Amino acid sequence: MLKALIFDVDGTLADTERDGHRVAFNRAFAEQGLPIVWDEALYGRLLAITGGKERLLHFFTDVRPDLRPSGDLSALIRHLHARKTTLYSDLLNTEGVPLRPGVRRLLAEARDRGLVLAIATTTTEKNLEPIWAALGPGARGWFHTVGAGDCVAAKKPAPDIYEYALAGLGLSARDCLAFEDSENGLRAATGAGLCTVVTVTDYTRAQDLSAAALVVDHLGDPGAPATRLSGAAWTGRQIDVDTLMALRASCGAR
Ligand code: XBP
Ligand code: MG
Repeated sequence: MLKALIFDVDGTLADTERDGHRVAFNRAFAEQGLPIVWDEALYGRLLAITGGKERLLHFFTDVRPDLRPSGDLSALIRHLHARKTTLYSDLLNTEGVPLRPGVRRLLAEARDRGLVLAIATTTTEKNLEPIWAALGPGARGWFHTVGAGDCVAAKKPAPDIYEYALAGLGLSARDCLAFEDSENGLRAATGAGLCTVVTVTDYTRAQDLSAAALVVDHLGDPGAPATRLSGAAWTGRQIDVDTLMALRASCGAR
């Protein structure tokens, strides 16, 4: 029986990567006088590595070692990422948070129907503050458990962050549903045994999402119907709690 919903953040609750995180990384590079600009195409490739610190290490060691400054790389990454995190919050606080269609609606319905909510994200917990602010007063309190960033050793696609969320909820995977946007996130959620709904972004639309119970363009809202892309034979216009209960039942005994 469906008891809880577990949400990814970047790309799922809000479309934050291209115009949020990527821009914040570039502002941190500029602030440090580094001749580095992650354009939209390069960033899409770098998203294969989850975790901003891990992504920076990957860039300086595997992608553009020629741009690696001399000195202590770990210290540079720590400093760049700390600045990027501050610049990201500043950016979202001034530009606004691009909540995805249907997120506000579904969270409200889920709460009204007595479902428990949780977060399972690779992003740094501080990055959730603009999300809470965008969702409304007291939004952090809507979520029973928040798993974010370095609270687990292995980031997505490892299942750790979803296992952390399930442990916090005190529920088994068969009582829950996960929401993701990417192949890495889908692998993490299904690796923890979770039936998963994927809402694609421009960066993830072409990824292998075949393990998802249902793939849609977004959750849908009145006047902005969702479109089924693959998975369960769903013909609705917006993902609601009844849809999720039926999906959970059809996912089988996982
Ligand atoms: C997406 C990520 C994060 C963000 C950057 O997280 O992989 O690393 O790209 O945030 P999710 P940080 O989709 O799991 O929400 O720089 O704080 O890691
Ligand atoms: Mg994501």
